[in-house]
Order: sequence, then C-alpha cells, then structure tokens
Amino acid sequence: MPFGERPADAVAAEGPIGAPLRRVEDDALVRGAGRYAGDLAPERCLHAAFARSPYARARVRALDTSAAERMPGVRLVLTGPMLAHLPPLPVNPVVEGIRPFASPVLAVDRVNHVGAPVALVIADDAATARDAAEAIWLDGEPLDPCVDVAEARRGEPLLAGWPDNLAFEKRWRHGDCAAAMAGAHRSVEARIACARVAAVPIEPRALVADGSGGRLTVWIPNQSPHRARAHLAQLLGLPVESVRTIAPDVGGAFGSRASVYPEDVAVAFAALRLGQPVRWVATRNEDFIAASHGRGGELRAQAGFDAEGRLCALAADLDFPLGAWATFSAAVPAMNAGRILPGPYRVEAVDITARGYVTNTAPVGIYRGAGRPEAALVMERLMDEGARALGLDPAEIRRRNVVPASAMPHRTPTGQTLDSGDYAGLLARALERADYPALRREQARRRDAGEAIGVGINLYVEPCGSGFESARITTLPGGRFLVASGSSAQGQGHRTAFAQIAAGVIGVPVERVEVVEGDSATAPPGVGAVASRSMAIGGSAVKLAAEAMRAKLAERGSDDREGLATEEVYTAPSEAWSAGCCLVVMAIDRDTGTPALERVVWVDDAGVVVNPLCAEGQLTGGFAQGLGTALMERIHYDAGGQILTGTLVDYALPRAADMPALTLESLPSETSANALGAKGIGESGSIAAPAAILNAALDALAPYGTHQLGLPLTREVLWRALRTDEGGNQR
Ligand code: SMO
Repeated sequence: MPFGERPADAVAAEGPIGAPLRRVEDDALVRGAGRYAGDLAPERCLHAAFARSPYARARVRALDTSAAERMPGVRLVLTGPMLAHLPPLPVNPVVEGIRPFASPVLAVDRVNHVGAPVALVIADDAATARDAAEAIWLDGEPLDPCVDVAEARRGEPLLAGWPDNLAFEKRWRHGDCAAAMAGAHRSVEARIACARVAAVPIEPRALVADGSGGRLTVWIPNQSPHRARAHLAQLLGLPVESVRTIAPDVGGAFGSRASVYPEDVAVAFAALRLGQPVRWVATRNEDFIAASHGRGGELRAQAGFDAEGRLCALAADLDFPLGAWATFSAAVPAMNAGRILPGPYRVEAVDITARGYVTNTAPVGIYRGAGRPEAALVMERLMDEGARALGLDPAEIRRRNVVPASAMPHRTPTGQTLDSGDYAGLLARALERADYPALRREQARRRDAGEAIGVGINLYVEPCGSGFESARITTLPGGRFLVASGSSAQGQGHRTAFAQIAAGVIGVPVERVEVVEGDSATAPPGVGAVASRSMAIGGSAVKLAAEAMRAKLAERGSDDREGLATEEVYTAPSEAWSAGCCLVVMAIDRDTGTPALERVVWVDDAGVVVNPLCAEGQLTGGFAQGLGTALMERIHYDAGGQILTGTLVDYALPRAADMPALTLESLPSETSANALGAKGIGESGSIAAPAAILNAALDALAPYGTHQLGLPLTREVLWRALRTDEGGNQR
C-alpha cells in the first residue's frame, strides 16, 4: 500500500482510521495565525535576556553587572549566587550509576562552555534587556577545554571531585564474544565518527512565565509539558498544584525540547520574584550555542562471520559526548545505541559498551532517533563490510542474518524483545521496488565508464518507547466530542490523527471530534512526544477512552448524551519495534565530490497507520534531517572550544533542492505491543537515511580503496576519498 493514497469512498465506507485526511492544524499555521510562545504578550509583560559565557572553560574571577543595573528600564538582574540554592536539574537515571553533572542555573564560580548563561536581565522591553545583557562583563581565568570525546578521555577532569570525564558506562554481554570472534571465519570492523548536529527547530527556544498571585503559569514549548511542570515545581520549591504548564503551538522539537533548560528555571524564578509575566525568546545564535545538540558519537565495532556469512560475534564501543551539563535524557542516545544492537539480526555473542563523556560544549542530548541512527550505522556498515570480506552481495548477507518473522517475539542478546516485524519481507520488497539486480548491472556498467556510483542498503529497527499516556473524552453539545490527550505535539499533527482514532471508534464523522493537549490544567497527565511514542501509546490511550465512550453511549438513549466523560490511562505492555528497509543509489561527481542521491526506495513498517499523509510527512521530514546528518550538518568547535557554526550562515542545513524524490511504501505488520497496533514512525527517516547514504557512499568509493568514513560526508570528504589510496596518500 502506498502512503497517502486511499480513495474517498473507502474513507466513507471504512471510517477515518487510515484515511489520508488533511491536517486540521495547518490552516491557522500556514496563515500565520499560530500562537507560539513568542506571540504571547500578557498584560504587564516584562522581557528577558541572558548574558553568556565567551569562554569554553574558565574560573570566574568577576562578574560586573553594575552598568546593566543602572540602565533605565531594567527591573532585575539575576546572577548565579542568587540562584545557587536551587536544586540541580534532574537527570533520567536510565543508566545505573550515572554521575550527576548539572551546572548551576546561572554560572557561579566556573563556566564550562561557550554560551553558558551567567546572568539574566529583566527589563520593560526586549531591546533594553538585550542591551543590558551585553553590558554585563564576565572576567574569567581561561582553562584548557576538552571539546570532543577523544580529548575528554585523556584530558584532565572537568568537574571537581571526579577522577575523569566519564559520566557513565554501560556494558551488555551475552555469550563468549571473544572466543566467538577468535573463531570467526572472517572478522570486519566499522569506525564511524559522527559530527555533533543542531536540532534547528523553526522556532528557537522561548518561554513566557507568569508569577503573579504566587502561582506560576508557564507557556513552555516543551515536548513534555507535564514533566516540565513537575520539574519546575521541584526546582522552584512550589507545590505542583501551583504550577500550570502550557505548550502552545510549537515550531518543532526533535529532542531539543524534552528537558527543562537552566534558562527556563531562571526566567520562571524571575517571574515569581517580580510577580509579573516575563517573556524570553532566544535568538537563533543562542539556540546554536546553548540548546542541546545531537549525535557526536564515536562508534567502533567489530563483527565476526562464519563461512556461510552468519554473524557469530559482535563487539562495539560507543562513546558519546555529553557536553557541559546533563539534559534530562542525556544518557538516552548511548543507552539506545547499545541496547538496539544487533538491530534486526540474529547473533548470540555480544560485548557492547556505551559511554558518555563530559565535554566543554553545549549539552549533547537526544535528537530525533536518539541512538537509533547510531545502532543502524554500526550494524549496516558491519553487514556491508562482512559482505565484502566474504564475497557476498550486501542483500544476501542480510537475508542470511535477519530475525525471521516466525521467530517473533524475539529476545535479543542485549535483553530487548522485538515484538513483531517481517524484516526479510521488508528487504525483499525494497529490492523488488528498486529492481535490485538491474540496479547492480547498471552500476557495473557505469563504473566501467568511469563513474563513482554506489548502492546502500539500511535495514533498521525503531523501538518506540514504553510507559503510559492518558486520554479523556467528554461529550459536547451538538453531538460533538472533546478529546484531551496527555501527550503533546510540536508539529506531528496529533489533533488530526487523534480525532481520527476517536471518531473511528465512536462511529461519528471526524469533524465532530476536537482534540486538545499540552495544557496541564485541561489535559490529563502524560509523558509527551518523545521516542516515536505518540501514536503507539498516546493513540492507544485515545482508542481506549473512545471505546469506553462508545460503550457509555450504547447504554443511553440518543438524546441523553450531555456531560458524559471517560478517561483512560494506558500503559503499553511492551515496546513496539517498527522496522524498515531504505535503499539509496548515490553517484559522486569525480571532479567535485558532489553527491547525488539518484534514487531512494524505502519500505517502512509502522504497524497501523492512522493517517498516511501525516506518516508520509514524518518519513519525508525525518529523511531530510537524516540527509543533513549524513551529508552536511556539523556543529564545529575549534580547539579552544569556540563555536564556529553559531548561525545559519555557517551551519549547513539541507534545503528543498537537496532532497531526492522518495519512493515510499508501507508494509505494515501486526503487533500486540499496544492497543492500537501502531509502531513508531517519527524517527524512521533520521534512522533510515544516514546508514543508507553512508553505505552507498562507501560502495561508490570501494574501487578507490576507501572503506571507512565518518559523518558528515561533505563534498570535501568525498573528493579527498576519491583521491586517497589505501595507505592514506593523495593520488
Ligand atoms: S529524540 Mo526524541 O524527542 O525522543
């Protein structure tokens, strides 16, 4: 079934679940009628700006705020010592023994990255606040920074009381990996250094906090407004009932809005102190230097294969930079990358270690995929290297190693349970759609003619999280229904898709269902939009609440529907693992190194697809981000820890012209991992693209002797690879 196509009469006959309905969100958003945090200006609203560290690492000698305090219109200047009594920002202990490394909300005696907030100015207008922040002078004694993982490994400890810069280490072992590796017919390796990237949501960070009347109301564009509420209450010492969080329209998140930031705490603190609303809207540059980055992993892995090409051992070292302070989900990318191995393949013997290192950069945290793209990069590089070592076709070696559909559910050697999926079927369908044998013949022909051309396959999995979400449905006058979801959206289209579920289950036209979420005062509790979980878990909660409503309605006569309400808290019994196969054909211009993605054929299994249009949007947008990661995006710090990519002039984002046409197909399988039968799709593209593109590039470069490259594959990298022999010498 292609995504996005279902005839209108089928919708009428079968109901709205599965219909490619247009998003109800878009009319207001494309007209500029959206209401983002930056659009909100409550009465008596004051404005905030931050002074930030110009040092990558320094001891604070002095902070002079006197000029700022004297400026007309400045109401308050906050510095670190005034907030030093607040507890540290919480960190999700997904990895046992993680060392806490929160920085203070505003720097006290140390600054540990360029852009770290050192003072907050509140003024009558935003321009005055910014001028005053610029008049604040930080005198620091510079210290040598550790910018990346390699430096953090050997550098002096950045944090007092720690023997080194290792914040956590987690190891997964199963079987005797060393013996299996030693006994392998062939062993191969993969080394992939991934650049740090910026999330670059369209809307930079922003916050409106109203502290009037001793209560705190915060409009916070956060992926998890309920969690933000709990964290803000805890950090500011307020009862949770006194805090209301509202996620208004949010212009993208991609993992960078899952934490409460130090800036959020400082602005909320100021609003309470002043008893007035305060608004902070970050500049794009502030987002580049102080919002959380993604990726940055240094991935090294080894695989042993037997003579038939079957994987018999897998060893991996996955080292991730964490930046100068820990976001809530700081350990998640490393933890995910480790636990997701060996991806869709069978192997008994594994020895996998994931580590996180403190570094003198902005925090590095979850970013669309959060370890899933890294796991795919490792496995898919190893499969291609294995195929090369054994003289097998890359498709054939995958066929020999996939977990068969008949073996589902499958317990992996890292202790995960793959719930469902037909990996062989996804691979076969992608090869069929691409006419793979013809593709390989064409590649041979073009190679003979002197072209650099490669085919890359990525067979990936995408776990979509666990835990609960909730939903409440109430009847409205006129036969209408209000769905309040505990989840929260930043552009995913929940209002459209959740209405389809409720309408489909209750048996009413979709226009009669309205969806609200993101406001702790009107929505039931929830986790929010992270980890590809919205539809699988949030959608399941909506489904259960709708089933309860349908049952209630059936008990009543049709005129007696006023005031009915149902509410369900849904906890997924297990994690749903979606999967897909993405095949990329890439040509590299031999004179310039310019890559061209000539074809992308991509078959994805997301289980039940509620709205194929939204699903296609997720795949397409995710692919664009994955393409950026693979080909161009890189947060660059120099050796002194100064960021060189602090604006969109310096940081390369993919544009529409960089996107290839995508041939998409949905090949759903059934899962009982949740009530709806949906699996993740929000991160599929950011998982699918990097490994498929890297494999295609290295297939193109294989005749030139290059077999290992990191990301991004810039034109310069590709151009050099075309001119370098196996010994690393320029040709
Ligand atoms: S990277 Mo996602 O917001 O779990």
